[in-house]
Amino acid sequence: MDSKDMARRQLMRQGAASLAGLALLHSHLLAQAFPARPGEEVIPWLDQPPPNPSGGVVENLPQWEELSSFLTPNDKFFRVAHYNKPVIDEKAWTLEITGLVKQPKTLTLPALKARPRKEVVFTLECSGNHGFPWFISGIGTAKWAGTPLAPLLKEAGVLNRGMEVVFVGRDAGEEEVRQAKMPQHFARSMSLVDAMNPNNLLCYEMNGAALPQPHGFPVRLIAPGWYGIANVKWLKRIEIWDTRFMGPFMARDYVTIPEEQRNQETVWTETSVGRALLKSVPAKVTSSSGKYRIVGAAWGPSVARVEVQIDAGPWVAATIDRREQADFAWKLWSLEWANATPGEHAITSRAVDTQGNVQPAMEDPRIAKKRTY
Ligand SMILES: Nc1nc2c(c(=O)[nH]1)N[C@H]1C(S)=C(S)[C@@H](COP(=O)(O)O)O[C@H]1N2
Ligand SMILES: [Mo]
Repeated sequence: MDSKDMARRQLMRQGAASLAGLALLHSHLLAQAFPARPGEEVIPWLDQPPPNPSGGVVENLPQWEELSSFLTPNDKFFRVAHYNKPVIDEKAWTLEITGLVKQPKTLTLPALKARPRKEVVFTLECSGNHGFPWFISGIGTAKWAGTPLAPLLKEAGVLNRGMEVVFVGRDAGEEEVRQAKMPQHFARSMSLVDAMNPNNLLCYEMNGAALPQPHGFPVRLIAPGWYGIANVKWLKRIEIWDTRFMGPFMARDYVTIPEEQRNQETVWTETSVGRALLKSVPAKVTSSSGKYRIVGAAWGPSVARVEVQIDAGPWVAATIDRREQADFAWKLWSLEWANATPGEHAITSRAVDTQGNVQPAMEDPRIAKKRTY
C-alpha cells in the first residue's frame, strides 16, 4: 500500500479568509471538549481515500477528521459483512452450545440477559484496515455489554478431547473448494484456551443500546484484543471440536504471510489473523485562533507513548489523553503544532509499546514484505 495512507498530507494556507474556504466538518461535534475543542476548525486532509469499492462488504467508514469522542457512536461505526446481513427475530432466536460437551445447551435471549452482565470498552479493528488505499478507517471503539462466555462453556462441560471452539454465524454464502460448491455459514474458531479467556463476551449491547442489526443483533462474540474477524456476529451456534477448524476465514481469506530473510533463505510463514497489533494514525489537524493542533489515535497491546513527525522533522512526543482509558481501547493523543508554516505538510505518527517496540513504518520489511494485507 501507499505510504501516503500513513503520512497524511495536510494543506495549510495563510489567513482566516482562505481557511474559511476549507470544508468545516460536522460543526455539531465541536462542542465536545476532547478531542474536539470549542470554536476550532478541522482542516481536511488533502489525501482523501478513494471511494469504497467493496460493494457492501465494508460499509459506513467514517472520515478520520470526524473523530471527536473516545467512544465511536453506533451510527459512525464501520461495518463488515462477508455474506448476507441477516435480520433476526429475537423471539425466535436461540444460541446452541454443542459438539464435544457433556451438557449441550440452547439459550434464548432472555436467558442470556439473566446471566451476569459484564462491560468492556474495546477498540475493534478490521485486520484489512490499511490494506487498501480506500480502507484506512476500519476501526471504532464501543462499550460492549453481555455475559462472559467462559462460565457457559464450563457449565456445558467440555469433554477432555475438546480443543477448538467454533463460533458460527447465521449468515451464509456459497464457497468453492476444489470445484465443490457449498453453502457455508460464516465461522471463526479459537483454541479452547483462548475461548475461555474471561474477557470474551456474548455481547447484546453496544454503547448502551441493543446491539444494532448490522453489528450482529441479537448476539455477537466480543473478543477483546483480537482483530475484528474473530468477533463473530449474528451468533447461531458454538461448537466444540477435537480438531482445528479450517474454514475460509481462518485458513484462506484472513491469513498473514510475511516474507522473511533467514540467513540466506527467503521464508514465507502463513498464519491466521489473530490478535491486534501496535498501530497509530494522525486523525486530524485543527486550528483555533491561529493555533494548530494534531489529534490522533493509537491502539494495540500496551501503548506507552506516541511520537509525531512533521515532514522530515524530528519525532516529537504527543500527549496521551489519560482521562478516558481502558485496557482494550485506543488511546487518543494530541500535539500542539508550534510554528506551523503555510503549505502542504506530511504528518506521520508512530506508537511505542511498554516494551519499547516501535510501530513499524510502511517501508519496514515487516510491513513492506507482507504478501497479504
Ligand atoms: N457473522 C459474521 N461475523 C463477522 C463478520 C461477518 O461477515 N459475519 N465479519 C467480521 C469482520 S471481518 C469484522 S472486521 C467485524 C466487523 O464488526 P462490525 O461490523 O461490528 O464493525 O465483524 C466480524 N464478524
Ligand atoms: Mo475484518
